Amino acid sequence: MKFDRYRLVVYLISLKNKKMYFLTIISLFFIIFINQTFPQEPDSYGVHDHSLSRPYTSVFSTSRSYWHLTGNTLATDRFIRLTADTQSRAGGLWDTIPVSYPDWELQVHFKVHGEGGNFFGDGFAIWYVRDPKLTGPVFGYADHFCGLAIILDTYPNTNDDYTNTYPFISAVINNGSLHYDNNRDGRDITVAGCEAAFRGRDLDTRIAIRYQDNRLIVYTDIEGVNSWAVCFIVDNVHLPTHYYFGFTAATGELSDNHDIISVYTYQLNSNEDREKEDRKNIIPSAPSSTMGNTTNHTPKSSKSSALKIFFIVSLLVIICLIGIGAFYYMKQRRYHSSRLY
Ligand SMILES: [Ca+2]
Repeated sequence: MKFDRYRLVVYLISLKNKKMYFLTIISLFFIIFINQTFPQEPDSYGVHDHSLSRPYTSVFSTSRSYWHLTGNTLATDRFIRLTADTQSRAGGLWDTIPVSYPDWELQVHFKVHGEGGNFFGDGFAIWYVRDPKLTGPVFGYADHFCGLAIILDTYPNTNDDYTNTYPFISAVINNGSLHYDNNRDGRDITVAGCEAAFRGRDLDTRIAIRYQDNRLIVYTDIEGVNSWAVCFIVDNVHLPTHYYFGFTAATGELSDNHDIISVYTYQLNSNEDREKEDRKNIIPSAPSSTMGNTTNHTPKSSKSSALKIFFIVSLLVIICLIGIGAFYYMKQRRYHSSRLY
């Protein structure tokens, strides 16, 4: 969001009406707050077909419903429960309209929680895939899938010498040829990932997945500070249009509640070439999949979030002081001019 600061100050000083003055200051605070809080591009816009929020009854009760539930997944008035905290459950939530634009961002408000103290699992997956509503062994969806999986894994299935702490968020891009090995947490084909302690939080936990200009960025907001931190960035990711968004989870011996609370989808700006290009038949691909590309941004993210908040608060205080200063300056000026007459 761009604005001319000089013009804004002149405008503020020129305001004679006290109410208008404070209204403008408050609006400015709001604009800055929105600008800092949400990762989507300023010129993006929400897409209703691919979004989901309370009350869900209006979403699922109509014949024009854009969402479909599979397996054991249930819609309550407060959340969509992919699986309950019960053994051997599997289910999914699927968008029934394919995504027709090349660049998009998906923001998901979710909650993973349960009774298990040390043993719980296994997490859930967010999909952008060619074939919706399938079932299988990969967090309730089919192996050898075609498309993108963002996996929010809560349980390490192997005792291999992992350097990562779980829960762990990872990205897998598959053209249908790769096998996701649950016993190795998909380690061999994971493109990137980050640690993210999203389980059992009382606060809101959110993830944002942005795909634009062949760049995949995953953000998290799990600290409940309403600020996004980068989980990982992968360039040279090729995904076609006309795939479907979906969410799945499965429990085995271990279980947890995996809840989706809301989904907001934004269509992002695409460059002209990309818009003209027929992207329907692009084969999903990404740079060679190794855990070596994995980045751990968690501590840095917390720090950068705190730093970001500090700067926002400082900025707001400065604007506030300028506003108050300008207000009293105007008041004094008016007082002196009234004394001249
Ligand atoms: Ca796992």
